[in-house]
Amino acid sequence: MNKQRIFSGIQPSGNLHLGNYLGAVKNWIKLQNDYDSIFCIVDLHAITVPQTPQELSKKIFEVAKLYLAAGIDPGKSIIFVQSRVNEHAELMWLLNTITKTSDLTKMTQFKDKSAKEANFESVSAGLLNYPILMAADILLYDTNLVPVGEDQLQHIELTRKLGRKFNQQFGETFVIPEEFIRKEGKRIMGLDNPLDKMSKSASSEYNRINLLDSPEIITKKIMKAITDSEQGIEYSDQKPALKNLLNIFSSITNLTPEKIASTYKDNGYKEFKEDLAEAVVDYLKPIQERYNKISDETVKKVLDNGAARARKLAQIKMKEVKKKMGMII
Ligand code: AQP
Repeated sequence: MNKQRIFSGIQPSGNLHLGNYLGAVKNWIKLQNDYDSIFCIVDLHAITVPQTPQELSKKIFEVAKLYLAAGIDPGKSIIFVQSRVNEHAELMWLLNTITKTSDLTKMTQFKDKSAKEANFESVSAGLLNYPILMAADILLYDTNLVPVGEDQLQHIELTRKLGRKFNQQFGETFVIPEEFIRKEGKRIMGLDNPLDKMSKSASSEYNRINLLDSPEIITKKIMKAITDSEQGIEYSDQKPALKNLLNIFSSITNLTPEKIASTYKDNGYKEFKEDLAEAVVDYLKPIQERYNKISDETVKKVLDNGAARARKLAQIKMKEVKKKMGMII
């Protein structure tokens, strides 16, 4: 029997952080054993907000190396850079023509990111159309399952909507995908603000723990993480900052957050944070060690090979799509 397929990606728009890892990459590593897996570095998505060309190339390479260091195995999974497979942009254009603008303006990510612009009229069309490109990424590969963090749920709902609409209008073409979201790690919040997710683009470095942060920096960031005004370690919605730290602790150990809270219930925040920092440092150490050993040559080969394999699949699908739409005569 053919394996089911998973597809997911990360934008090379900054430093990969613990939220990206616990919400997405950690699940990919397990799933690649049972699914036909495709993992993308979505640079076309990254440029929906301004990027410096030099920095973008560096980040594309860094994300690819981190995929490998984290345990994505190119022997099991396709790893490639989105812009090297033209069919993503091509399918996006076709899906563009069946997408309602009102479905795009109501997207939470669009609202959040466009709100950061001083003037709404100057928000790029790319930022608005971002979810159509994501739908193209997923539908292009007959994806069954999309392992992501919770923030991407709305985009996957739109992907399903567009896939169904196309199938109805032009005949059965696309597999309709489901999201794969694990309870643990599905939304890691900022260390400086427990009401917003940890994010690459947050202005303060104290918002996130980057996967390549040194032990000293990790410790400093966790010790400075905001905690709730009332003392006492408990896992509760009334203490969102502490709840987030307990969720992180839980995601990197096999312990429930309630169990960890009960272990520290008689301790102060300082001791709890010191132990959490040590646990995070130990958790990231093997990834960082592997990262430092992977050569640029290896990354280049993996990306060349991945692009060739992805392109082959994408070209077959695009031919079918264009035929259905009456473009291949
Ligand atoms: N805080 C988070 N908690 C859990 N999962 C998260 N993800 C992102 N942040 C968290 C998941 O990581 C994957 C890759 O995300 P992305 O690069 O496509 O963009 P994003 O979701 O917008 O992530 P960032 O870090 O906040 O980037 P910027 O600031 O550039 O927009 C996705 O599966 C996402 O769910």
